[in-house]
Amino acid sequence: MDQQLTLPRDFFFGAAMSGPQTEGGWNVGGKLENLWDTWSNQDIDAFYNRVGSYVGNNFMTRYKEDLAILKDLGLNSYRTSIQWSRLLDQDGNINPEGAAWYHELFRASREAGLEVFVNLYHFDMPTYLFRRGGWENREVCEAYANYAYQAFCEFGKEIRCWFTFNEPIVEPENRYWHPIWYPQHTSFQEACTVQYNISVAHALAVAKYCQAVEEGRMLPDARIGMICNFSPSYTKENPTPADLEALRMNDGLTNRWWLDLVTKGHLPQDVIDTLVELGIKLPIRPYDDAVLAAGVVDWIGCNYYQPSRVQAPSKSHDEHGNPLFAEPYIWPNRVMNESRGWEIYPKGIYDFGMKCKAEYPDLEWFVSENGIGIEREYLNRDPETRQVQDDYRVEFVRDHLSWVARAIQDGANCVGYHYWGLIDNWSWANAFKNRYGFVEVDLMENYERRPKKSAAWLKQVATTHVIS
Ligand code: IFM
Repeated sequence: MDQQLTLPRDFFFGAAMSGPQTEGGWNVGGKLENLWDTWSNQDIDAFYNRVGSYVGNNFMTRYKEDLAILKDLGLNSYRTSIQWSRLLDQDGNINPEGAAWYHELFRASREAGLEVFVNLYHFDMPTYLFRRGGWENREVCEAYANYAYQAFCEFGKEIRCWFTFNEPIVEPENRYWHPIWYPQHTSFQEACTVQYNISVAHALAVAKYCQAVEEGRMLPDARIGMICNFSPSYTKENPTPADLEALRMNDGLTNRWWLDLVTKGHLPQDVIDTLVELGIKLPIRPYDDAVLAAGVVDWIGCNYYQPSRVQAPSKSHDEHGNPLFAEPYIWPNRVMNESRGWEIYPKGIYDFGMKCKAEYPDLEWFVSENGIGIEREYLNRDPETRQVQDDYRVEFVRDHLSWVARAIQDGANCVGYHYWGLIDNWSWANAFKNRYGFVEVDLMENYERRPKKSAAWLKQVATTHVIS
């Protein structure tokens, strides 16, 4: 792309992070254990280099410095999440020390001139609720709605941009369907139960948000949304009917499920029908149609890292007896980020924008995460200055931003871009293996922050909105 591209002036240009991946202070100030703390306590070997959830990137200690970094780089907004296990006690009431921390964070952010986007759930189920069944138990959905309402009441006059969930597909997939995260189950039936109940929990929380609006507890221009890891789905160039069927279910379960919920207030019927045909039992209750109808939001975030390329599966079931809808299709032209095993395909974000324009024309959205995590980045240090030389990060972000700008030119309703992991952070079982930041966190030097080479480029783009 030769032509110089620009982003709108009134564009949210910022960063994304989450409470459990940054805050630390896992057991202070009345914070309860969440599943990450429990898994760290039970099996620290499950984590890269045996680094568990405890310290995050030490944000609770260094937040003022981090906000100053964001500001200095020219960013105007950032997202983080409130941790359920910090804000509420076991009886579902406000934990005053937890609330005080978030009030202070939001105050300091305002003072720094940064708009905070607040997400309410980022894979961080409080352990006492997991022991009552977690997302498999409808009562936990009610507890989540109570949590959301408490958050709206507590911070409604401080925060404008709210989100119910980050990547709601990931817990069903990683905890219940594929044995990646604790409790490492392998049941598609359980995953479907969880996916359905998270949808209900989202809708109940949006209903609570509307209640809080009516009660005058929110700012006049407040808005609610959901953040999903939409992976535009593709199949082969000359697909068979079976490839197209694989595409339908892959896209249906991971993308359309959420898009239909947040724009139409229901789940995609063709996907539900296929699940029922396969004998999957969804925990649908009478009147759930009305419950889900409340799930329509004001806008959404799209976390974009990689496309999803699928083809017809070679067998109908996996080794655990779960139905197989699709198999990965290796695109001959693909370019990989080998550290993460994810394909790099910047045009995917443009395709997502065009799909939204065509199929969900009224939907406003922003890129809520995009980034590149690299293993052993410290090997790329300049020997004299010790600065990480990460030209690949500039290339990655430039290419994606260019396609965002193209999408906007072609009518996409995209209003912002948040880079994931502006400052290196803890990434679940991978801990600090893959570094995403424009700013390094040095674990050997008490979590000291140091700008990487790419930071100067980011500042240039963020302050001019010209993609150089
Ligand atoms: O670290 C995660 C984040 O929690 C959700 N989106 C993807 C990121 C990078 O893997």
